[in-house]
Amino acid sequence: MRTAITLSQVPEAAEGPFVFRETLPEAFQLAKETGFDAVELFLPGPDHVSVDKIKSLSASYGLGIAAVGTGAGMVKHGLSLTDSSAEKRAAALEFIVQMITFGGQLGAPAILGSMQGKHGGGVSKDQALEWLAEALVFAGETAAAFDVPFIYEPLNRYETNLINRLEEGADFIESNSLSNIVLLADLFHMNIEEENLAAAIRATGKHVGHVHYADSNRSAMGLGHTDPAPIVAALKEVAYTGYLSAEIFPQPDSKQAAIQTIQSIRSLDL
Ligand code: LER
Ligand code: MN
Repeated sequence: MRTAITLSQVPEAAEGPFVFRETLPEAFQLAKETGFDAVELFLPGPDHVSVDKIKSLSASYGLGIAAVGTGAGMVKHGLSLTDSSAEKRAAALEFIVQMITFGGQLGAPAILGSMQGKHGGGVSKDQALEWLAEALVFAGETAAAFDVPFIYEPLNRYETNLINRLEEGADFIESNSLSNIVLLADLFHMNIEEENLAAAIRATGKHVGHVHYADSNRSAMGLGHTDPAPIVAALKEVAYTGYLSAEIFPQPDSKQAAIQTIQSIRSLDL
């Protein structure tokens, strides 16, 4: 398992769980000096910075690109794949395709989190899930052209009413025969929704393709009450080889959050 840490360039996500918010070179430098293998990018959109610029930062700091988030499509542009407006759904899918293309050129998968949206306001749950499945078919195919998966993230009940647990996510993938879609196990969301985090990972292991490594309160692991040892043991058991990516609040400050995460991971038997 490799380590990653989030960096955001989205001012609208100031309250979000992103560690470094400095300029890109400064954020890459901080991720490197605190001991990470890679960064996870949270950008305003596909045109914020060129692929070549990220390639050059990645090479000069010796850091991989673990994944790219798409949440700015929601927080900045108000786009969701399950919006009642067909025009907005199409714009949401187009944004996601562009982010897949941006990440794909870096060998990095894109993540669908908040842009999955919610049902309600005239949209039934069945209808929303049908639109979500259609979008995931297309996203999976688009990502396959870059030889990366597309990452779907179950979120806690306060952020979506579509899919909240890993097992529901795995059932959704299987019942819709979705290909090239992997699940994101965000330990913060799971702490709210799962009966047992390690058991959920063991049950859905073959679908898990990315991990957001966060404590129960979304601070760095060790600053809440989640015990990471059985979770990481379950990840080992299912032969997970992806990233443990710190999508957490920068508390008590960004550097301390980064250092605390690395100390937690180094204390584990990976
Ligand atoms: C995105 O990875 C996520 O976990 C969401 O909760 C962001 O709001
Ligand atoms: Mn997450």
